[in-house]
Amino acid sequence: MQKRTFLQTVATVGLLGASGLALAQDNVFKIGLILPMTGQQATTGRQVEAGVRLWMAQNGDTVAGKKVQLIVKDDGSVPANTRRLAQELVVNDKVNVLAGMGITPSALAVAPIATQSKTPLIVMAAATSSITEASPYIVRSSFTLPQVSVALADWAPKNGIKNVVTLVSDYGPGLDAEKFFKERFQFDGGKVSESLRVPLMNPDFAPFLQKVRDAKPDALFVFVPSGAGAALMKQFAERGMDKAGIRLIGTGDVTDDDLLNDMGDTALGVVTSHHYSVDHNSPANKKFLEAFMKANKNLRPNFMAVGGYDGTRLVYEALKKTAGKGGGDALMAAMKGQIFESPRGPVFIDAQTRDIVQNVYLRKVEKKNGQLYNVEFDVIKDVKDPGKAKQ
Ligand code: VNL
Repeated sequence: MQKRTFLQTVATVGLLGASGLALAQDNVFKIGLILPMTGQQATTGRQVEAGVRLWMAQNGDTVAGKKVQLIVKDDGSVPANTRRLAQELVVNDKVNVLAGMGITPSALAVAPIATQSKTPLIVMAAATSSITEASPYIVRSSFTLPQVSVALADWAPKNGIKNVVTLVSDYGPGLDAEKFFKERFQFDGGKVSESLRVPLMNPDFAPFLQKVRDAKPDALFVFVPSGAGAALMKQFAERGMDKAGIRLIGTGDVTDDDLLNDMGDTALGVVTSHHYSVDHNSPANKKFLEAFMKANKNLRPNFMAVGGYDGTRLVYEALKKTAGKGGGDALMAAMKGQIFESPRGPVFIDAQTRDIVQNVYLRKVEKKNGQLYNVEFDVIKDVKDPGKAKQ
């Protein structure tokens, strides 16, 4: 009799324990964040993660009754790693969303996993136009290269730049930047005399810059991914390009806010087009900037941090709307059409393309209170990705 009671008790406690665990699992909402935390793109990983964590710190980790759990994985920006980590996060950790993606090849490697498992993938950094077409479960909070390149192509010929050499990293976003800058610049009457492509990994800009010097264009148009701008700027100065009268223009990836101060006065006067500057004059940005620097030992945020911050907002709002029910399809539906004020300005998620629509700013590097900033001097409002114009 006594023994039976004991066994029954054990069984009951065991059952309760198991269901208690199931309940706890049910009430957790997992975000699997894959980023390059080491290697050549480590600054991007650090910035995106800090943006994600800031949003979570400001908005709490309980949403619609669910405990939000962040799992961060380092892919070293090797796409085979990104793919394996995404697989593990989906199968073993049962994450509700995947996020991050420091470079285009990483995003493309994970797209089939998002599709097969119906797991939303929030692309917070990578920026090749075609990424959102690789899976219906992808939504993007960063930007696209066509989106930011066209504005500069319109600006240049009106500002004494008629002859340009382009220099881009030889992969998705670079090829997008080259194509969309060139087509629009030529349409506007400009001439691209040469198009140079440098390897993504460990680029040596010197031989390419020598070619540019010999070609003597009015300006060099550049796309290099976030983090690589300082090396390019240094070699540009060392070769005396600016003294030879060649101007440097590019997408804002080259004058990255977090590295800009280290580039020194060579960067002064460089004109770029992009969607975010820490100097953006709005109450939302002032609040973001202050909180970000406070939480990160005075590190300046860049556009990658904003991609992480806004991407986490998309997830939070979708979770609120769906009360955590309905899985990946419901979350996707709730992310489409979201409209809000970002630190970069007003944005919305195009329901058709799942890409972000945003203002693109023309900026010039200037010194203010001893620090270098990308100072916005013009804006093109509500720019859709021109890479999807044919749809
Ligand atoms: C990409 C595009 C990466 C823009 C970047 O920095 C960037 C990409 C790492 O799509 O790979 O600034």
